[in-house]
Amino acid sequence: MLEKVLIANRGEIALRILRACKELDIKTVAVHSKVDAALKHVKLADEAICIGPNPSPQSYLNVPAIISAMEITGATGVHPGYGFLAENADFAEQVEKSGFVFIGPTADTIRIMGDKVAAIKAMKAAGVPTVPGSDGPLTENEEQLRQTAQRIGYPVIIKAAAGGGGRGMRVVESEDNLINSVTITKTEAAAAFGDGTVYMEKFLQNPRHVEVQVLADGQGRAIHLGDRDCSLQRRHQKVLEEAPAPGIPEDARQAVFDSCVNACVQINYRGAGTFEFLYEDGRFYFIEMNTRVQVEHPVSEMITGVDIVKEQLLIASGLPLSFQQEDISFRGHAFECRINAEDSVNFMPQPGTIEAYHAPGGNGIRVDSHIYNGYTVPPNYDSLIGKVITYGRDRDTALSRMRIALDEMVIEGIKTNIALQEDLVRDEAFKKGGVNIHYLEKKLGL
Ligand code: MV4
Repeated sequence: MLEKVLIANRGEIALRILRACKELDIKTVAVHSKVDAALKHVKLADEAICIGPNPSPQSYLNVPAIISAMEITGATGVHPGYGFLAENADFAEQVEKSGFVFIGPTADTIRIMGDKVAAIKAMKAAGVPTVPGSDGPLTENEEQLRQTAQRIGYPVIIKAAAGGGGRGMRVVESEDNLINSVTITKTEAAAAFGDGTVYMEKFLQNPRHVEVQVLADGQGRAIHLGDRDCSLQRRHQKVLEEAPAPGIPEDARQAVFDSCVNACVQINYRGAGTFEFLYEDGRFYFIEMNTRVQVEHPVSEMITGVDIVKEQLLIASGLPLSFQQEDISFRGHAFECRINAEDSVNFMPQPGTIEAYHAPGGNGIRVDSHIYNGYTVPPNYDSLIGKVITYGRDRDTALSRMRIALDEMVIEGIKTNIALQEDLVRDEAFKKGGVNIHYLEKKLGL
């Protein structure tokens, strides 16, 4: 077993990781920036080290400082959480070369999934359904580009291989803009990512974002924990997620689950992972794989009873998966509302001090948050200050509990998006289920 884990993150996920370590009797090391000395997990950790000033490049992204902290404290493993260094293959490699355990997939796997062209190629080869596309990088040959787009059919989308999460993409409606769009996307990708490689896909006009959670032990065993619908998003930031994804035919779901599990076995995947799909007209199309624990992991935990972060720690300790697919039963429905310190109308971040905090509670309510009375939200990081997760035997019960939980929740001193969430959980189309990725932005008039 891992004996001591360094938590290379902050906020709610750092606290989430700390709690999982405690359950497994793993000692914890918190690392933090100057302003983050007051974080809840810093107080609760066995040891804490300040690794640098507030800007994340000098603290949470400071690889030498984090590896030094592991050496000083005798930590044997590092959990990267999400964001920051979670999907940085070079970091994972340095951790392992220094003789420590990176709690996640191998550096090679992270590298493959970070290159979207390589990821799609690997997943397609493993039998995961993909979007009709260029099946590789685009070349400079203009005639070939026109032919590729012609074969796929307009509209097409040009995406940066080093992009992902919505960065570096451009939709092309007709051949008139094709060559120009490819050139611009390449130039932007080269500037933003240092890699101008781009690829082409059929542009799906009204898909849903449905993702599949997997766990694999890197020793030949893999299972899935079902799907999540994350279609409610604004500018590629998810706002409200649920599990399972509503209204999807059981045969299509089972087929995609099987393909994900098979792919994990084929590439010998290790750790927690998420297959991202677009879902349209009854079909799934793989777009990207995330090699980290995700913000929205709790909804999968609620409907399966599996503690995903604990499983990450057990897998990283070298243990084989202790359960099989047949041991997982899917029960009920869960929602997650992300609570952000931001203006409910214009979405501007709202750092400041929390003057009053009342967390919701009761049957089927879970709150993952690091905030407390008097806590000051710093301006330096992401505005996520917590997540309200509700569970119920069916979708209506879980959603009704979310309405009650949000009504109960009080955060004073800073603006939050609770009012937006209150509105969403009463939205008629959302209540029906199955809105697409454009729904929220349209509703907001963007
Ligand atoms: C697409 C697409 C339509 N067709 N790919 C945006 C984030 C990145 N993960 C991939 N994205 C998209 N890829 C094809 N072939 C539409 C999007 C997209 C989107 C996807 C998921 C959630 C929200 C989105 C918002 C706008 C566009």
